[in-house]
Amino acid sequence: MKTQQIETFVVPVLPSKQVEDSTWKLDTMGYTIVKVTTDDGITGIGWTYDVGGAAIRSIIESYIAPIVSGRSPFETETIWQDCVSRLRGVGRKGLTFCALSIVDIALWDIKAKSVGLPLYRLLGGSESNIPIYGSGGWTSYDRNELVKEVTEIASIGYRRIKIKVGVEKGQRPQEDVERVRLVRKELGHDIDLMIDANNAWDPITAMRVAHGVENCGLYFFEEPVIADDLTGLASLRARTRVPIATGEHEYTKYGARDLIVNKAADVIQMDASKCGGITEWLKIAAIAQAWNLPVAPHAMHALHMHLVSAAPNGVTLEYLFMHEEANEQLFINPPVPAGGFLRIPDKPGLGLELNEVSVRKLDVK
Ligand code: SMN
Ligand code: MG
Repeated sequence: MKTQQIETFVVPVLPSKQVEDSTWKLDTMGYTIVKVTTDDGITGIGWTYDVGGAAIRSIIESYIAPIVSGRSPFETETIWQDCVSRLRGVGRKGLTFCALSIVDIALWDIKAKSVGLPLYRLLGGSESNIPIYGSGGWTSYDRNELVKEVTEIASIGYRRIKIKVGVEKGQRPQEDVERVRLVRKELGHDIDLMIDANNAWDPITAMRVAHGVENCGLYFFEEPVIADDLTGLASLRARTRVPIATGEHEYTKYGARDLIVNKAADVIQMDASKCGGITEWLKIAAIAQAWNLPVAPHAMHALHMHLVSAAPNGVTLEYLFMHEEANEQLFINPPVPAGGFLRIPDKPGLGLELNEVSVRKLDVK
């Protein structure tokens, strides 16, 4: 079996609801997609975010496809290394690795399909019903909208909920403390609560927020400071009892290593659609396990459900409600959570099929 055709699609999906976090007004929640087809007709897909999609497409078409074409999809390790060597001068992080990630994911999809196994089984997992947390609670909501959303999420069975902090671009940290306390009061203590600051603050401000919510029993405090501030994360972690989570903006095993050796995080959240694909994410999970740290990969639940099942230190999945519109438009029968869990489809590979009519129609050539 050899890789024969590699197609890329850039499909922006404009959210029907305008929401914000502390650093971004969400203007698109679509995907950059790759579809790989082998000479015996097996197809695999990979997808990442659509921001930077034109560049990701160009990197794949110009540099990665020539390396991958004609090779066995089972050569994921050597293909990964060959691509990193070829792209060594154009980015140790960011779009270069987003491009490599989605091609790697597609190759793993093909590998699992070719042996007739769901991906999580090929990776050694056995649990198909994965705990998931509902992710919303945007900073653009007022207090009433925030409470309304979290109580609705709880009412449909979620036992774990994440909300945003950093209202008004992080300028009102005390208001954030009050909002978190209000949500905890509304939810009671039987539901796990996380907060996500999306890189909003300096370590001191983040510490003040952490101290303000110390009695809220948070499951974790995500991205309190900018992702690159490893010493700031470490100093915050040393000054609070609230577990610190980060990683969605980190790349490769080396980025995970630096987070861990700098004691910058209690929970590692690296996203296989960005950090280097499944090949790299599995190594990241193993490094985290060696330091007895949990992994809770960022968003992309239809991909990460397989990885959380297979990783012994995989603890939970994020279900980002803002991705529902893209998933419904671009995939056929995307998995739908029930009662705070997501069941992995008993189908070969990722178990996910592109809605090709929609993808090809919406593709931004
Ligand atoms: C997030 C993800 C995608 C869009 C906006 C915000 C957030 C998260 O960082 O962790 O879900
Ligand atoms: Mg986040």
